[in-house]
Amino acid sequence: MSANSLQVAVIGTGAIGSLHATNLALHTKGARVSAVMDIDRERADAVAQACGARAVTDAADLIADPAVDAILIASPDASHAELCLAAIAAGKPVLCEKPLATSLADAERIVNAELAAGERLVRVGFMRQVDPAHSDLQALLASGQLGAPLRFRGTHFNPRRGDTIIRIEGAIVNSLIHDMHSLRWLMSAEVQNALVQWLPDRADMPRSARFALAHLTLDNGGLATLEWSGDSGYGYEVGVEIVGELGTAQTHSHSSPTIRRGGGLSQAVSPDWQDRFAEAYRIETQDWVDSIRQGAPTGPSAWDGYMSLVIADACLRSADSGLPELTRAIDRPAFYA
Ligand code: ISE
Repeated sequence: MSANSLQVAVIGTGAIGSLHATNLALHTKGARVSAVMDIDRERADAVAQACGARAVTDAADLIADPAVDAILIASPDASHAELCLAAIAAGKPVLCEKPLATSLADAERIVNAELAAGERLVRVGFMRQVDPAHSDLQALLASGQLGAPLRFRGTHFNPRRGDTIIRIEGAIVNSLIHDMHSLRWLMSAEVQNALVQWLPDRADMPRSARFALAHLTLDNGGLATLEWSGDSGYGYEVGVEIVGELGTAQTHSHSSPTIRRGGGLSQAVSPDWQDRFAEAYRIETQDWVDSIRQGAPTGPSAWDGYMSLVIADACLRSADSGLPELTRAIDRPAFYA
């Protein structure tokens, strides 16, 4: 690794890739964006110019480049697994956007590759873990003030994205995957059983999803529900409520003030996830860079990425069968204890 700063290559320059590249270039100490990659040359050039980096169109060359210390994967979901495996093969730390993979089998390959490498290299971009609203709730749970957690309720409401139709598979693997990780992390439990129900977005497309509900049972005897919307009608909102044996708590809402005015009470809602989680994304890249400079990545691991896909896999099977489905996971390797 270069003496001064970590040389990071960012793969993918869409919404999340350019956000990470900008955060690394402007808001992260100890790192530099040395290159950005996108198959769309113009888009890569624009982000590279803004970050003082070079633009390339080939990911394999970039991962192998000895001048690159660490890789940030923010390309389309279906490309994550192969890129992550290439980074592990090159022995380079990687921050891989969620989902870690789009199939459980591929996520297992990544876990096995990291085990074979014998060192922690992967962090998965479950940035809610460093979002202050979520980490405050986690600290409250860890303090014991709520007692043992019994019930998790996650709400994840997205505004409609133009004329995009989201399929139930996309709602589960691209979006609800965040809530699947949050519940494992906050409840300190694994999911045993999953039932998914949803309302189609279009009557002629039964797999399209407008609103989805996942009912989950946990191995600590707890219960969870995850509520998802692809058309909130008012903005972007993510919340968690936990019922514990001694009390109940919710994530605090937006940083915007509540206003009483003209006989009414109001509060602004974020328009999108980039706005709502802007601070979390900055904390995440700084934390990632610091941990690598101190030895190895911390935060959500390849195992967490795999286990979130274990839940997604049961949810996908339930979406097909219409019935509750048991999760199927390999045993947790001691490496991830
Ligand atoms: C998006 O990819 C994200 O990661 C956002 O956090 C999530 O809320 C959104 O639903 C996803 O599409």
